[in-house]
Parts: sequence; structure tokens; C-alpha cells
Amino acid sequence: MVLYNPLRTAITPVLVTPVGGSGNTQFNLTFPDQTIRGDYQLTVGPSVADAAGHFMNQNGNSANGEAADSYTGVMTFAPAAAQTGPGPILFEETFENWPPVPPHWSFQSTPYGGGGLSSWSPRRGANCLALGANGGDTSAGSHSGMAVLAVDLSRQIGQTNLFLEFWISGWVLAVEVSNDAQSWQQILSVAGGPNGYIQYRVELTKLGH
Ligand SMILES: [Ca+2]
Ligand SMILES: [Ca+2]
Repeated sequence: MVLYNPLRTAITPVLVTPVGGSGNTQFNLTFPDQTIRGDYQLTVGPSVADAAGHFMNQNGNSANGEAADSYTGVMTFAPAAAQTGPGPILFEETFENWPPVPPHWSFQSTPYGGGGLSSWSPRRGANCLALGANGGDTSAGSHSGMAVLAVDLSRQIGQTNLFLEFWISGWVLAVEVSNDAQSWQQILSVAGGPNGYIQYRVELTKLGH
């Protein structure tokens, strides 16, 4: 059994204890407190046997204990969003204070992508955000990844002149915004070679959010 965090790192230790009175049909998992926002993936089996020695058969065919008979589930953990401070810069992410990954960042893998911190050619300071395979390894060939920054802008409702400003460098990059993390509006799509950093500035108050 393996429990992965959103950076595709296995969490250790994970202790498994039967729920009292369940007849060993329910189990509690105990693991260190997690702070990273995003999808946690749990894989169980297939070499888990019932009392009669039958291994798992998650795909329901005639053979037990195959690689395809393991169970995989995903749980989404969303701790608090980042809060804004006094202006003129309401929120600034410099990536200089990782680790740990702040709980307002999350990552998704598609399938081996992900995000993480990189010291590879940051525009400013020692760190930048990297989207790539296995937690930001941009050397691992073709891959994709998504990082989500959750910022609470409820104090800025009705405000004008609200901007999102950032520097990016890479092959193909898309930036989307959402006010509910369900429906997303693409505000930027860039295709081109890694010709160095380019600064972008988007006026959020003109997006209809
Ligand atoms: Ca099977
Ligand atoms: Ca930096």
C-alpha cells in the first residue's frame, strides 16, 4: 500500500490498524500531518488476501492478484487559501520560503507531471516554480503538469485595478483563473521555445470574475 502526496512523493510511515468490531473489514490509516494542497493517491494491493487466502480481484476477471487488481483512489485536500495583505502588492509569491510547500499551492499529474520547487535558472532569488515530471524534474522528457495557487480575494470584491503579474519561461504554458476551482477561464496561452523569461500582466477585474 502506498499513499502519495500531490508531489508524487510516498508518505511514510503509514500505519494500518483494524477498526474495532469491523471483523477486519475496515481499517484506519495513520500518517504524519500533511499540508500540501491537492490530490493524494492511495494504492492498495493487489497482494492483500482475505481469510481464505484469496488475493484481491479489483478488475473482476477470473484471476486474482494481478497487477491490475490493485485499488487506486484519490482524495483531494484543500486547506486554507492564501490571504491578501495591504497593497499595493496584495500577495507575492517569491518561492524563496519553500520547503515546506505552502498550503495554498496544489499540483496535478498528467500522468507523470507535477510541480515543485526548482533552483534551475530562477529569474529572481534562489528558487522558482517548476512544472515537470516527478515533482518538477524538467529534464525528464515529454511531460505536463499543473500548479494551482489559491488566493482569497474576497476582500477585493468591487475593487478595480486588480492585476495578476508574473514571469514565465518554457515551451507551452497556459494560465487559467477561477473563482470556485470548478470552472476555469483561460487568460493566457503561450507556445514557443525557452527563450528566457517574459513578464505578463493581466487585469483580473476585466475577466468577469
Ligand atoms: Ca483479476
Ligand atoms: Ca524566486
